[in-house]
Amino acid sequence: MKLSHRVRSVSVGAAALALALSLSACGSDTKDTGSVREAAGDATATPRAQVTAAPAADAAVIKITLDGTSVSPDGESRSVKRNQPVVFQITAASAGQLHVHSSPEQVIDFPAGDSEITVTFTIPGVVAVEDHDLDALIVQLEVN
Ligand SMILES: [Cu+2]
Repeated sequence: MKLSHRVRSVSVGAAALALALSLSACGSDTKDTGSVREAAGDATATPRAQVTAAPAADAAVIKITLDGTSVSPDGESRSVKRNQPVVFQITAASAGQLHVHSSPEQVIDFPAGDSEITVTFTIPGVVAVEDHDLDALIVQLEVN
């Protein structure tokens, strides 16, 4: 499933030029070159070998597989509750970043191999989780 929010980046004011440039990568078919890619994420997923605790009993666990050319899940919707722990269990062929279109947006760095990160959302709405390197929508979280 291709990204569907190109319109969003158009609404960004010209004043926030750097931000606009970074957001315009959202849905762009241009591969990241290092100049386009967000420098450092807001958070970094923890390698699974270093994860000591199992996800909370009430957590929504979402397994994400990125093999370098395709993603799984591939744009499916998942319902989660506000403040419910959402655990991304990532298996990736190479290091990369998840772009989480929450408010505020979050960029999550992940290493090659298995890693895990827990996030929560406090505002209801639809949150797209994307991989910009692959120009792919991974999952849409319906926060309610
Ligand atoms: Cu994005």
